[in-house]
Amino acid sequence: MRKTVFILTLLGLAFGVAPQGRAAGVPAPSPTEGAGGGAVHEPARRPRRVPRAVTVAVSVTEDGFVPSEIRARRGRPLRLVVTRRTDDTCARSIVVPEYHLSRDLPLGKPVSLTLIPRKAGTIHFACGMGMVQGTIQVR
Ligand SMILES: [Cu+2]
Repeated sequence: MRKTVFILTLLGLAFGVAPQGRAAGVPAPSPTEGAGGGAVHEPARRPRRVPRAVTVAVSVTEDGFVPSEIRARRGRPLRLVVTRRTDDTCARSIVVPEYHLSRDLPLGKPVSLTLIPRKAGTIHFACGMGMVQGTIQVR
């Protein structure tokens, strides 16, 4: 009985898998191809694996953004949770121009923004007027 199953498995490998293997080099006709071009190519664009985000808490005080220098890794999502803790500042919003990010900072309310640093170097962030500043150092 067990032998029969084994032989059937071998037959399956020989006659079931081999034709597929031969066809692998040839582009298989896809039912979705042509209909929705974007959907067909989407998986190739997506990164294979996005690492978990690193969260950094940032306060806005009379001293500005604290910390004003944040370290990050290229390709690793960085989540800033920014809380404005004073009314005595012009920094009532935060903008990251290079990443087209902008958030209002209501007093005492944590506001999060996430970006994935694309390359090593410095990413600048600032208040809406660009007076209070900080940097993200990416390596
Ligand atoms: Cu400002």
